[in-house]
Amino acid sequence: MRHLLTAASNSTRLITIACTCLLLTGCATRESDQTSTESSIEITDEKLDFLGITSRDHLSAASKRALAWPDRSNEWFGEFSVQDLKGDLAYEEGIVRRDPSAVIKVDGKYYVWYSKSTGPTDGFAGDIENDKVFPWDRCDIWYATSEDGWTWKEEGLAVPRGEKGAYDDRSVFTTEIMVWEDTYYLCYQTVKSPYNVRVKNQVGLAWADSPDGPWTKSEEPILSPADNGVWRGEEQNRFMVLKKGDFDSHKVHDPCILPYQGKFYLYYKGEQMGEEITFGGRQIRHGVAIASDPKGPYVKSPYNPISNSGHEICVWPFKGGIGSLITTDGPEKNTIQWAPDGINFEIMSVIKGAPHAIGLNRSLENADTEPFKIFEWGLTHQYKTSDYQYIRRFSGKRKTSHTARGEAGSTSK
Ligand code: AAL
Repeated sequence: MRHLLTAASNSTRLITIACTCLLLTGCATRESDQTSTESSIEITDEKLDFLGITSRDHLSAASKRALAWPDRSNEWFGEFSVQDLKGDLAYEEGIVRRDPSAVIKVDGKYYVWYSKSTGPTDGFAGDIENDKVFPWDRCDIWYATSEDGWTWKEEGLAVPRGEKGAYDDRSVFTTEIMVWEDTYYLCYQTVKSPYNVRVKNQVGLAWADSPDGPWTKSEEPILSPADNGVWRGEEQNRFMVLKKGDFDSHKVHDPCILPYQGKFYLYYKGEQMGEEITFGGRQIRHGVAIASDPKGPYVKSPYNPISNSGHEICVWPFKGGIGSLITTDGPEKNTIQWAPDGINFEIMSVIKGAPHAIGLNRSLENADTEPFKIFEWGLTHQYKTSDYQYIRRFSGKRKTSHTARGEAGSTSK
C-alpha cells in the first residue's frame, strides 16, 4: 500500500491511497476486474478528533489505515452468549450431534437437522476401514422438533448414507435446509469410502414435500471440487502438491442454498489441495454456485472465491443483499460482511466470540429491520471433547456502548 499526502487547507488535508488489496478500506470494486484503485480521503478536524490522532503532519501507518476506513456505525456490531438445550438435544455421552442446519418453523413447530454419529474418533492413523477418522465421519442426517426452541424432541433419521459404492456411502453431514414452493431441500456434504486424507468431498441434495420426509436423494452430487490441482506423489499427504488448483480443489463444504434474485445461490466453503498457513491462519475461502432450479445444475461463479476467510458458511438475505458471518480461519475471521449483490462482500464489523457452525433462525420475523436481528437466537454446536459435540442455543445482541457496573450510558453517537 502506498500513501501520498497532498496539500490542502489548514483544517482539511487529502490523503491519497493507492491500494491493491486492503482490509476495511472499501477498495474492492463491484462486478469489475479492476485490481488497483486510487482514492482521496479527506482529513477533517472531526475525523482527526474522532480517531484521536495527535498530529495531522505525523501520521503513523495505523492512522493512515484508520483514516482510510469506510464510514461504519456500530449497527453490525454485537455480542453473543450460548445456552444449553433441553430434551433430546442435551449433551449425550457417546453421541455426536453437530453442525445444526438453519431453524425453520412449520405449523407452529421449530425444526432442525444435524449430523449424528456414535462412538469415538480414531483419526487417519487408525483403522480407517472400520473406525471414524473425524467426528463427522460415518454420520447420517437426523432431525428434531421443538415447541419453544429450548426443549427438543429427536424425531429420527432424515437422510441416511448411501449404499456401498455410492458417492455418499461413507458419510452425509453438515446439512442446510431451504424451503421453496412447498418443497423442502436439504443440501449436505458427502464422502465416499475410503475416508483417507486425500479423499475429495462433494455436496448432495435431498428433497421432500414435508419436513418429516420421506426424502429423495439426488443420484449425483450437485457440487464437486475444482479439478485443477495436482497431487505430488502417492503418499496420503494433502500438503504435497505439484499444483494447488482453485480454492476448492480438494473439498466443497458447508453448503447452504438461498433463493436470491430469482435464482438459487449455493454458498459453500472450499478447501484447497496443498492448503497452507498464512498470516491469517488456515487458507480457507468461500465460493458460490448459482442455478435456475433448486435441483441444479449449479454453476460456480467466475468471481470465486468470494471471501478470503471463514470456516463455516452462515449467510442470510438482508436489505436486498446477502450477509455473511466469517469465523475461525483466515485474515478476515471474526467479521460480519455484506454484499449488495451476493458476490462482492465488504467488512461491516469486527466481532469477537461468535458461536461456531451457526444454524440461523430463519423464522425470525424482524430479521430485515436491523443487521444484528438475525442473531436474536439460533443454534450452534460446541465441543465437549474432541470426540463428542453437542448442539446448543445462542443469542446475540447489538452492542452500542461499553460501560462499567454502575456507570451511566454512553453519550456517543
Ligand atoms: C464443520 C464444517 C464441515 C467440516 C467439519 C464438518 O464445522 O465446517 O463439516 O468438514 O466441520
